Amino acid sequence: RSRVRNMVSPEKLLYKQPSVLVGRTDVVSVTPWLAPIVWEGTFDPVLVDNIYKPMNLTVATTVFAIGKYVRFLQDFLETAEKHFMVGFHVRYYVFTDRPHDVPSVNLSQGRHLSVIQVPGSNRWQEISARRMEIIQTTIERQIRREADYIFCLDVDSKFHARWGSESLGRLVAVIHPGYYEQTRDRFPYERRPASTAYIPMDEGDYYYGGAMIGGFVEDVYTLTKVCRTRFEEDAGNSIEAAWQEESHLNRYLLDNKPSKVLSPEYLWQDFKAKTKEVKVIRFSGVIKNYADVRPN
Ligand code: 2GW
Ligand code: MN
Repeated sequence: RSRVRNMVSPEKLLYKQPSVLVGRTDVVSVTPWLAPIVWEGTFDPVLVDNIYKPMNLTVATTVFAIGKYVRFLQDFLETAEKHFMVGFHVRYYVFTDRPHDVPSVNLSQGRHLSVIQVPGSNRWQEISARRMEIIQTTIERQIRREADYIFCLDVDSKFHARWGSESLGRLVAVIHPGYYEQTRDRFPYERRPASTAYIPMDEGDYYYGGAMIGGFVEDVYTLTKVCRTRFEEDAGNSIEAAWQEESHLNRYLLDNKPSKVLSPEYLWQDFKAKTKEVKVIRFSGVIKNYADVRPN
């Protein structure tokens, strides 16, 4: 399935003249390998939507809600309906061991939700490893046929403002809000050479957040497959990367550069005060009482 076409200028749409001189100067909006870094003010939302809409794309969204994490689904889905890829075809894939606890949320036209039952687990390591595996196998079984782009998101989060077609790209990652002011040697990458997620102190681009992986279905498929294999290889050597799949994701993205990088507007944390460069918080992790939601 590949219905992604070239960007065609929308007929008769009037929009502000792009400038090569005036724009945001307080942030960097392109990586050294020339991938855009998406910040408010670097794109025209009406123009990008009008370019992508005629392509008639479907965007898959996977979300895991194992055990008590089902309680996050309602807010996640309700806020996604308000802000996430509005006007596009969206297919949510909710993976849960508690299908009866999935709330019924009114979906707008062109948006579907499938509940896929998966085994529960008390071990975070298992949920983490199986997330990559389940995304991989579900892409093989159905998502490949049903969608063009995919976003894999943490469920303990909410949308607050537009997350639209400006986020679409071949391989899309998000900058973690906690580390973008730090030097690379301070990033919480996996630092033990025995792990397949190892990154030496003098390497690394950004610290990417594990709460979002996106892109073309086939590119995310390869990513999940590689990360899953490495996770299992590490497990076979009794090693678990510092931040589980987030560490493997960071290693993968160092070797396979994302074609688009989302600024921390696309992954904030509710406990963190907004900083001046963040003009709009679009998606954020909610504050959770660990004793309430995690097994044991
Ligand atoms: C179970 C035990 C310990 C921690 C989490 C869980 C758990 C996770 C669970 O019982 N049920 C469940 O559905 N999850 C799913 O995994 C859920 O979708 C959740 O959003 C996701 C990641 O777990 P979470 O949100 O508790 O971890 P965070 O917010 O600290 O996430 C970052 O670090 C993780 C690695 O440790 C991941 O890379 C994650 O993607 C990051 O955002
Ligand atoms: Mn989370």
